This record gives sequence, C-alpha cells and structure tokens, in this order.
Amino acid sequence: MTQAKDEIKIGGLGASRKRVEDNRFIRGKGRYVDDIVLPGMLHMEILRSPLAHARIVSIDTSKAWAIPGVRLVLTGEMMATRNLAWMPTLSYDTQAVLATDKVRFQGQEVACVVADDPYIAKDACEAIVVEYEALPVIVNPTQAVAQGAPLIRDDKDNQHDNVIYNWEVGDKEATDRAFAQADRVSKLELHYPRSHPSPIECCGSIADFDRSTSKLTVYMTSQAPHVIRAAVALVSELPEHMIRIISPDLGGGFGNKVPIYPGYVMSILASILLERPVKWIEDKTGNLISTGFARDVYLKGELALRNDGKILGVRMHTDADHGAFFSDAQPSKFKIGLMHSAFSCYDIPAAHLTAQGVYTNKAPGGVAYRCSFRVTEAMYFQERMVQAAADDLGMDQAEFRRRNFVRDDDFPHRTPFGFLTDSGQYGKCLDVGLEAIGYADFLREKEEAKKRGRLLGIGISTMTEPLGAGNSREYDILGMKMFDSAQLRVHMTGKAILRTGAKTQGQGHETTWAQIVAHELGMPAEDILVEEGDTDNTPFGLGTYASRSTPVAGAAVAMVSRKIRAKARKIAAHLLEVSEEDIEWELGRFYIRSSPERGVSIQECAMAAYSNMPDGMEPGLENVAYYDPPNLTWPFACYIATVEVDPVTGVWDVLRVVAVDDCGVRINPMVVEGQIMGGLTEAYAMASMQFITFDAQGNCVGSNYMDYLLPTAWETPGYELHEVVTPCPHHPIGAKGIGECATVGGPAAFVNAVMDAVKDTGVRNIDMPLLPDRVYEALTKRHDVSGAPPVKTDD
Ligand code: MCN
Ligand code: CUN
Repeated sequence: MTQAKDEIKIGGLGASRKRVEDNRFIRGKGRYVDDIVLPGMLHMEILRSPLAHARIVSIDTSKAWAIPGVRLVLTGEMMATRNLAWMPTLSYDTQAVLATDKVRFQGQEVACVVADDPYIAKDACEAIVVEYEALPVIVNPTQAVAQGAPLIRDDKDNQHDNVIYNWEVGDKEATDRAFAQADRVSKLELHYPRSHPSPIECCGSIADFDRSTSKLTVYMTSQAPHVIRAAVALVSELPEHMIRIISPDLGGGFGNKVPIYPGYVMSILASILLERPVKWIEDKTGNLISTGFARDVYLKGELALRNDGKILGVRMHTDADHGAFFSDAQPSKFKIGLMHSAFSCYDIPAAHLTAQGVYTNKAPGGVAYRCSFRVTEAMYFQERMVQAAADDLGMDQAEFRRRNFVRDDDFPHRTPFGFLTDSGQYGKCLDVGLEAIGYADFLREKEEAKKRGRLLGIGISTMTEPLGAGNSREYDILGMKMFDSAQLRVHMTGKAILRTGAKTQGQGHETTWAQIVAHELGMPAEDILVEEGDTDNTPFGLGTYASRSTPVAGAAVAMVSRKIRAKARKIAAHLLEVSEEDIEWELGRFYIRSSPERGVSIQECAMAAYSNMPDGMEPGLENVAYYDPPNLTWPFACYIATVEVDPVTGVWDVLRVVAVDDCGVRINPMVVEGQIMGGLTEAYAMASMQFITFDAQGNCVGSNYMDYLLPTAWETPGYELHEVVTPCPHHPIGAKGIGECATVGGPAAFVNAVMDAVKDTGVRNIDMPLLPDRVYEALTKRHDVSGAPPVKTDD
C-alpha cells in the first residue's frame, strides 16, 4: 500500500503524470523536420500528375532548367538510368518513384526540381511540360475485374489482370456445415470508405550526404526509422552503418508516416548527386492525394444463427481496393492485414474469409490509419453484422452480444480465424457501459420519443483487437522479424537516459516510458530522459504503429530495467557487506532481510557502479533488452453512443458517448484517456463527415480541408470514460495496447446508433460517412444506401 503511494509520488505506474514533451509543444518549441535548417540546404518540389491514368508521351524540362536558382530536375527516365525509377513496397510489390511509362493515379510523382528556395522549385515544376495520352480509368474493384478492363500494371511481367491476390483463411467445410444447420442467416453488405490519417504535419525529409565521410544523414517524418535505414541499405549501395535516419518531433503520424514515399527517395538521390542537403516538405494537397490512404474495402458478410441467438458460423468476403501499387504496411503473411481478427471476442465455432485485392487508378491505399493492419475494417464489419443479426432475430442487441461473448473462464481462447486470445472480461465491460449509459431508461425514452415522431437510437460496439505486432514467429515486415528493444544507461548520480527502437508521434512515450523505469527501479520519472528516433543512438526496433509500442518496446523497457536492477542488487550486497541472497527489494531500495533498516538506495548503487564496484565486476550501469513478445495483446472495448436523427433533414446529433476500455494495467491513466478521446474523435469523423472519394475520371475529391473534414471542438461530442482492468498475462507489467482501440471500435457505435434510430422505417444499412443527405435518402427513397458508390459525379 505504501509502495503504491510512493510510486505515484515518483511518477511510476498509474500516475497521471503531465506529459513532459508538452513543455516544448505548447510553447511552440517542438523541433519538426521543417524546423531544421542545414548550411547550404536546397529545396525540392514535386510535379504531380493531373490525370489518373495516362501514357507519358514526353516530358520537356528545358524551361525548368533555365530558371535561375534551379540546381536539378529529375524525371523517371533519369531515375531509370540509375535503376531507381521503381522501388520495392512493404508488401513485396513495386512502386514508381517517378513515373516512366505511365501515370497510374492522380497526384502521382512525375518529376521533381531542386532549387535554392522552395518557391523557385515550385515555379520550375510548373515550367515542366508533360504530354499525356489519357487512358481509361478504373476507380473501384468492380471496374477492376470487369471484362476488358484496362491493365493498370502493365509494367509487371506476369500481371495479366488487375487482381493482386486472392486469399482465404478459416475452415470452409465447417462453415458450410454451420450454415446448413442454421435457423436463419443474416446478411449484410458494406463499404468502409477511403479515409486519410491526415496528420497536421505533412510528410517531409532532409537528406544530407557528406562525400568526405560517405555518411548519409536523413531527417525524416518516419514512424519506423530503423526499418527505413535497413530498407535504404538494402536498395541503395550505401552500407547500413553509413546511413543515419533521424525522426525528430512528429506532428502526428496515425499510420501516414509508416511507408516509404517517393519524396524521401528523391531527396536522398538529389543530395547524393548535388552533395548538398536537400529538403522536401510536402504540402497538404500532396499529402491528401498521394500518401497513405486507408480502408476502401467492400464486404459481404453472413452470420449463421440459431433462433436462441447463438452464432454458429460466419462467412465474409472482402474486396480491397489497393490503388495503383500494393504498398500496405502489414505483416507479410497476411495479404489483407489482420482482417481475420474479426469476431475474436465472440465464441463462434466456424468461420471462413475470402479476400480479393485489386489495383485501381487511385493512390496506393491500405496503409492502416490508426489500425493494426485492417483491424478497423474487421471490427466495423463485425459490429455492424452483429447488430443486424440481433435485429433480424428480434433480440436485444446487448443480450445478443452477451450470449456470444467468450466467457471469462474460457481463456486462452482460439478465435474463429485462429488467433489466440489470452484474457478479458467482455461481459463486465458491457455491463459497465450499459449501466453508465442507463440502457433500460434510454430504451424507454426512445419508445416515448417515437410516439412524438422523434427518432432516437443507441449503438453498441464491442471488440477485442490484436495490438502489438510482434512475436517473431508469426510477424515480419519484409522479412524483418517483429520485436523491439530498449537501452538504459544509469549515470553515476542516479540520473538516466532511456532509448528505444520505437518512435513517438504524439503518444507521450517520453512521459510513459520513464514511468515504467520508475516502477521497476524506484527512480523518480523526472530523472529519466527518454530519447527515440535517431538510428545512430537508439537500439534497433520496428517502430511505432499497430499500437505495438507498449506491448513490445514498453515490455523491453521493463526488461532492461530489471537487468539493471539485477546488477544493482549485486552492488547493494557488496555495499551492505552481505550475500546477495540476503537482500530484499522495495521500490527504490535494497535492504537486508534480517535488518530492514539497513539498506541502500538505487541511486547509491548507481554511484557505486562507477566508483566502488565489487572486485571483478564490470563497471557501469547500462544495458539493453530485446523483447520478442510471446503473443499479441488483446485489449477490449465497449463503446456506446446515443443519437437523435432528424427525420426531416437527415441530420443526426450525438447525445452521449460512453467508452469502457480494458487495456490491462494503465501506465499513465491520463495519457490513456487522451488516446481514447482522440481515437473516438477520429471515429466520429469517419462515421459522420470524412470522405475521400474519386469521380469517374479518377479525380480525388477531398484534396483539401474544405472537402475533407476534420471535426473541430465544436462538432466533437463529449465522452464519458470508464475502465476495466484485466492485466495482460504475458506482458511484464500487465499492459495491453490502447493507441488505436477507439478509432477501431468507435465507428460502429455511431453508425449502429443511427441505424437503430431509423431501423423501424425499414432501413438496412447506410455506408459511412453518414452525411445528412445519405440518411435522408435512406429515410425517403431506398432502404439500403450501401456499397456506397465510390464514383461520385457532379450530376
Ligand atoms: N499507455 C499506457 N497504458 C497502457 C497502454 C498505453 O499508459 N496500458 C500509453 C503508452 O505508454 C503510450 C500511449 O498510451 O504513451 C499509447 O500507447 P500504445 O497503445 O502502446 O500505442 P503506441 O505508442 O504504439 O502508439 C501507436 C498508436 C497508433 S498505431 C496510431 S496510428 C496513433 C496512436 O497511437 N497515432 C497517434 N495514437 C496517436 N496519438 C497521437 N497523439 N498522435 C498519433 O500520431
Ligand atoms: Cu495503423 S496506423 Mo498506426 O498503426 O501507425
């Protein structure tokens, strides 16, 4: 008890410590890539294709070269002479760095200019004359596989159609049997539209190649700097130790900063050619039309049901629109990410999933946006299907979920698609949520309101999701096994520096990692400086995405602290002149078991490690830990939203949102709550307003913040947060990931709420975003505004 009290005082586990990084962020003192100015630095701008599909007939750069201040103009043809026109993607595909033969999506990189300042570079881009020969455009999976569809990837030797993969998982026969035994089958078709992570800071890089040392330093907006260094070493001829990737402060990542973009590659090449630092900073339109899209998946789903509410089996088919290049960041074994994590919290005997991925004339999609590799789509489909099934059975939606949940004593549990979940209290989370929202009262209120023509609705979304990509047996990216690391150096005076292979983008690692060390070593969190993002002085790691930092790097932080403690114990025995076996540990102090008043602090041990170590002991107090997790972590969430829909206009307002999250032990409850609120806001945005679509010519509609909407404080609903704690059985401090839960689980709560409000009018589905005109259309014209047309023409 006193230990826990002390622990909060030193900023250990469970302390809602204020974020240390905010000291600089709220003062405008963050150091982002664009803040960095190097001597002699040049500026790069990119010329992008206005057309979605066209043959390049010619590119005339002479006028651009003639502009004073222009140092270099690069085209695909010039890149090709160095074998650099194409680069490998994280999904074993290839992607054009600069287009050579064809452009394949609007916004594709066609040429770039390096000049003395960014304005000259931009002007010079406009002076480049490109002659295009337009080709027929494909903007959705149906068009992609239609008879006679134009071949988008004619650059690839064995590619004769627009199909990237066909993939399946699960047990088809068992699933067929389940459906044969079903009392009824509930079906749903949905589209999860394209969305964009849209961090406030766009992507950018400064490449600085120094011929005299042969060292390449690249400042880069990357969530995974070590992966980038390895990838650069593998595709360029530069040796890995001569490449230094530095990710400084990032203004949000949300998955947008996982992939490798042509801009990074061109700035590196330009710096090598010119032997000067070259900066590339993407503008907002460039970011919105060409980088890291997410989702764009169609689903046909079926649930085999027994009349008593038991789900006997699930069948899913998805069509994934990947755009012109298959560049998902995802474990290489899973062609559509972890889509098969669907239904993991439900006890379903049989499941079968088929998936087809196709090329279209859209920017490469499929980067997860705050989602562990397609988990967002999986959970959205799951929770929409579950609600539809409950409605079809005429059963209460909460009761239907409860009946099918994996029970608390059923762990470890093999999920319908083969994952192993290890812990959770699903029923309890649901109960806490229902209690908080006042479920029974709301249902009564809803009935009352209906009598007066008002449409109220309640939506529930419950899910467990796999967070913490790792365990090297099953997960790798480009063959790089997924694990992570931490290095801890405790100085003589008891102050320490901790470095990890992860990279914070706003999640607060500088605050929370120090809390783990404080918990393990009893040193005040403020005595520990956390550094990430510089490959020269942090240990190798796979980076931050898939909410893997706490599950993997965070575990490494605990493990390296324990290594330090083990050494400090030996030193303590030496200082106290007893044998190690007689030593006990309490937070921050070793003492003699038989005389507890005689002890030494961890700080005294640190001093002795440099000044008074035992004979034969290696000096210093420093170590590194690589952590390969035994399993993913499986947090659980229950999100409940209530809404009122205006039947006259289709406008809907959120009344209340209750969130119950179980992410195991919380390191910093305030940071966790911040993650949940941010995630719910993104979920609300996708459900209500966010829409990047394409017209029939492949023009991107949503290339700016007038068309692609971010909710402001005014639109954002209030959130009521609750917690349940089921410690992760295999994580050293019992923590599970939380970074994405609310974005993953949130959308279905909002959509389910609107659907619940309108279902008595016969509406079956409305695809996101639930813009008022769509809701109105559903109420007045058709009952199924689904498979939403990605082709939106002005007429
Ligand atoms: N945490 C905690 N207790 C837990 C779990 C987490 O205190 N039981 C804390 C962690 O220590 C960390 C934060 O919560 O400070 C998030 O931890 P975690 O769930 O491990 O997620 P990551 O740090 O790996 O962050 C990645 C995740 C992803 S994948 C996206 S996308 C996303 C997100 O985080 N992008 C973000 N949240 C974001 N938040 C901000 N501000 N900016 C982004 O770009
Ligand atoms: Cu998936 S977006 Mo986050 O994993 O960087």
